[in-house]
Amino acid sequence: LFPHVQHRPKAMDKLERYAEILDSAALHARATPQLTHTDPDLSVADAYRVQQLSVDRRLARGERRIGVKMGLTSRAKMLQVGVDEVAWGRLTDAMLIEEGTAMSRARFVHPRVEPEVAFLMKAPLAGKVTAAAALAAVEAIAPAMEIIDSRYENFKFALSDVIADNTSSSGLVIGSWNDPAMDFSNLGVYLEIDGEVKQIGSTAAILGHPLRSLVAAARLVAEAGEEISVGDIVMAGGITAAPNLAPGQTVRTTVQGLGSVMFQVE
Ligand code: 0L1
Ligand code: MG
Repeated sequence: LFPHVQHRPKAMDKLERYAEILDSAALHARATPQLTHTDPDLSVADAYRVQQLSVDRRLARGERRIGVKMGLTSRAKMLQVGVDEVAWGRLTDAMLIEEGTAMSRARFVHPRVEPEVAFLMKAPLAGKVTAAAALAAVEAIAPAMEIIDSRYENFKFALSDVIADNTSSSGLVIGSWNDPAMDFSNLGVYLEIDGEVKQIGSTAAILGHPLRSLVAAARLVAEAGEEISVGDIVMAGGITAAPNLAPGQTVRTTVQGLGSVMFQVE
């Protein structure tokens, strides 16, 4: 019909190219330069699009979405990485590490661990919601840990970089689920490595109250046209700075009144 039109493969969109770079860095556990080194104007909106495209690549390989994570929700985390805005990321089943088992250090670039609490959802949540509505949507709360592993060289990034990189999310370990009908606003938390206490904090470090993280998650997820769904896990965010992981370690987080959760590194 249009013989003058040449059929060339569609040039890969810039954001798709970034998504492929980050997905491949995660798959092969190889660090990559920060996107903002060559694209300093990469916007937060475009970074979230890169995140979505890179997680879509995982879903296309058969991974299943299991919820969302909130990141940079505590002062200690913001200070550790020099980024001071809350961000969110997507969780898939391939990131789950069964409680009490070992994770392979070789699958990661430079992993760190964060003590957290996780919510299990019994009702959908999206948009501007009150803390009471957020609590009513929670089925259970558990002690948890997130394995974060920036795909960037030297674990260094700007806000847009870390958002594009699924906010460093790489793994999660969930302990026993508890009834949320308790005051979990200020529970003592400690993280042990090989029986030595490395970090001490409180659930209050998560934006003053972990429910605020859930309220923020509902708003941010809705901005991307998505929702928190029934059965989702929501990781509320790191409570302390995140220590490095090395083979041979036994890592345990204890949250007052919620119990302990542990894994090993091999
Ligand atoms: O989950 C977190 O709070 C970490 C978000 C990304 C920043 C980092 O990699 O430490
Ligand atoms: Mg985290």
